[in-house]
Amino acid sequence: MQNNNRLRIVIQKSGRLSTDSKQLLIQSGMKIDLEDKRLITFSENMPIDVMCVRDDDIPGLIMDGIIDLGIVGENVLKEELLKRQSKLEDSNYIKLMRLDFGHCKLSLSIPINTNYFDINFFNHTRIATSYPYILKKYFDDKNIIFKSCSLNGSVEVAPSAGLADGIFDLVSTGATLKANGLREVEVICYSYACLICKSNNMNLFKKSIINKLLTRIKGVIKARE
Ligand code: PRT
Ligand code: ZN
Repeated sequence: MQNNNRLRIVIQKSGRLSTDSKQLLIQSGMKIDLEDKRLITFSENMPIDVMCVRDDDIPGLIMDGIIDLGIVGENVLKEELLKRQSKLEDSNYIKLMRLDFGHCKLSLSIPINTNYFDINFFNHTRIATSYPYILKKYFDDKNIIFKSCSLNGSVEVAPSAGLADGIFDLVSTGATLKANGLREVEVICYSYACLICKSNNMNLFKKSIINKLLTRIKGVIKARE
């Protein structure tokens, strides 16, 4: 349960944001052994505990007010926000800052040999994605009717497997698209890792630690610009 004398931060356990998140906390002056595989690790020199989980769980832990601070990709954050809003569930959080890692795009891509004219190409198509809520919002705003094929992995193989006409997925270098005979036709949004904070019941002590940490994090990022 909540301990009002220690700040809790949640980061990705292992994956693309994991190393950068751990490094950022350590470079900000936190003495902590984040190589330890425990769910929660305690900082030796600051009243802070760090919890390592799958990235998909991070927005919910913040929006439910269970954990104070989190580092997560804006893509995962936005998807959870739209999902919760559609179900009228708690979805409050404060975005404190964008960080300098985890940069990628969320794009629509189709098979390389398919003729593409404009966004209306996607009317009445089926799109494979791990981000059905972001996609629905984007297409609803454009009055485009589509069917989604929700996949949590291997999204890029859906068109060649005959599961979908196109995909809506994260793109970084574009190598995965190329390797699967796909081409990016629309960039829907850009994403970075960001630092988020719960929006309720934060006592003055925790607020002062957050401010201190934020100043240090900004210093670390500025120094590596
Ligand atoms: O296990 P867990 O659930 O925690 O991790 P995960 O497998 O869901 O996520 P992970 O570790 O792959 O990514 C974590 C976060 O990193 C994402 O939510 C993004 O915010 C960010 N990020 C940045 C990326 C990429 N770049 C990225 N390129 N996440 C995924 N990819 C994948 C993409 O899905 C596609 O399969 O990489 C492939 C494309 O890369 P390129 O370079 O070939 O274009
Ligand atoms: Zn995930």
